[in-house]
Amino acid sequence: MKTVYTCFCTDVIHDGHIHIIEEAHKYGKVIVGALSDEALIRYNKFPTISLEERIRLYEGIDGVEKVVVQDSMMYDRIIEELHPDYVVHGDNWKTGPESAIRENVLALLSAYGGELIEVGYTYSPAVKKIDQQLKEKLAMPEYRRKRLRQLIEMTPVVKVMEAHSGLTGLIVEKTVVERGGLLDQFDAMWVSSLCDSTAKGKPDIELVDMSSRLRTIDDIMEVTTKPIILDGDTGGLTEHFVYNVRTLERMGVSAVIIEDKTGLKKNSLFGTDVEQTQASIEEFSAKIAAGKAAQLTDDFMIIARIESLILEKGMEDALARAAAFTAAGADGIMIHSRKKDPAEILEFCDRFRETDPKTPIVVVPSSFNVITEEELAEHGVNIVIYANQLTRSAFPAMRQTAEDILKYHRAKEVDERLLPIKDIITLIDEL
Ligand code: SPV
Ligand code: MG
Repeated sequence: MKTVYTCFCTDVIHDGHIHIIEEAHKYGKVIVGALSDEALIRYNKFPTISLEERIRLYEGIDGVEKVVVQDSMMYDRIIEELHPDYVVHGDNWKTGPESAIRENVLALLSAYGGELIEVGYTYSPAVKKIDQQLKEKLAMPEYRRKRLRQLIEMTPVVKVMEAHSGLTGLIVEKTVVERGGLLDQFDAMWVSSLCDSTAKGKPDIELVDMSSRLRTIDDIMEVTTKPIILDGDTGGLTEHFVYNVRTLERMGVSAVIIEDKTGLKKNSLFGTDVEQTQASIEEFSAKIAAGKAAQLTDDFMIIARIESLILEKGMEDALARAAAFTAAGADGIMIHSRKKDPAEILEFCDRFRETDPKTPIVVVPSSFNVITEEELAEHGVNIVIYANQLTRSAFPAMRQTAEDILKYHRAKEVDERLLPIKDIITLIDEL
């Protein structure tokens, strides 16, 4: 009896999957791979049920002999282990980043004479509806909110990109790349005070009020499913912060990061070039504790951001604050620096981890941008936020286009670097 292998990465079985199993069954006994959580989140879907539940789901399909775990999106290990005569897959992976996986399978099979069978992908209205329902489910507050905590457990480093509108949200949601045979994508979105303010032509001084920030979050939530971390600035008055915690939780935001400053907040990247006042340990600890007491779910995170290195108050002050804020209930610590050299960030992380192996560490490598996510993770970092790069890349492109149209009295000269009209009108999926 020949063996046939097919890998599934779904939480719901629909006609398309049944069809694949029926086709596979014609060639021999069918082994189904259940893609592990870690591989799944780098690929295309976030699981809404556990790996064990997925295994049971696949085991229940008629014609499935057994289910095994595939722990990487590439097939090397699983093919070495099973040596299947056939691999069966839907034919919808021939283009785009997924084609790298197809190449990987073809190369592995050809080494020993295995064969790839591609089955026409069923995209019936019923299947389309199930796909949409699954996406909608992921966008619901109860799923989206807890997803950041899940990601911290699932992946060595949670990669977060700035979003300040529906459009930038879509870029973070949908961008997938293939590099070195692996697919990759961002895990979550950062609603930066700097970029949200800049998009409105306003300075980053808590001038854009909470109603407006919530409007931005809602615009992003309308068109995405990935979790959201809000840059909560100083958190404002404690008496206001507690209400905002409830609102954010209800909306399905996963975390708010508040910084230990008081009075008129200015952007941290100004450092000591402008006057900024750090809140006392007692005052800020009380704000965190009040926020934690106000929150109703177990999912929501309040992360304390420490400005001691930015304000040149020293490493000991930063570490003392980290310990105090964690003791006050903070679910994570963000340490910030505006030095190009990541040394002080790494020293902080190493020393914090000596006494606290678990509390998530967040960093924003805008200035210390030479260090990779992997190196940061080796020093105990859990979340890396790219806080402003989408805004900073869009601005020069837009300014150049405006200048060139003014110069040439027509738009022909800029046309080559623009998104084609056809692509812009089809950029947003219709329902
Ligand atoms: C932001 O993105 O608004 C931040 C990060 O707070 S930083 O600009 O580096 O202070
Ligand atoms: Mg900010």
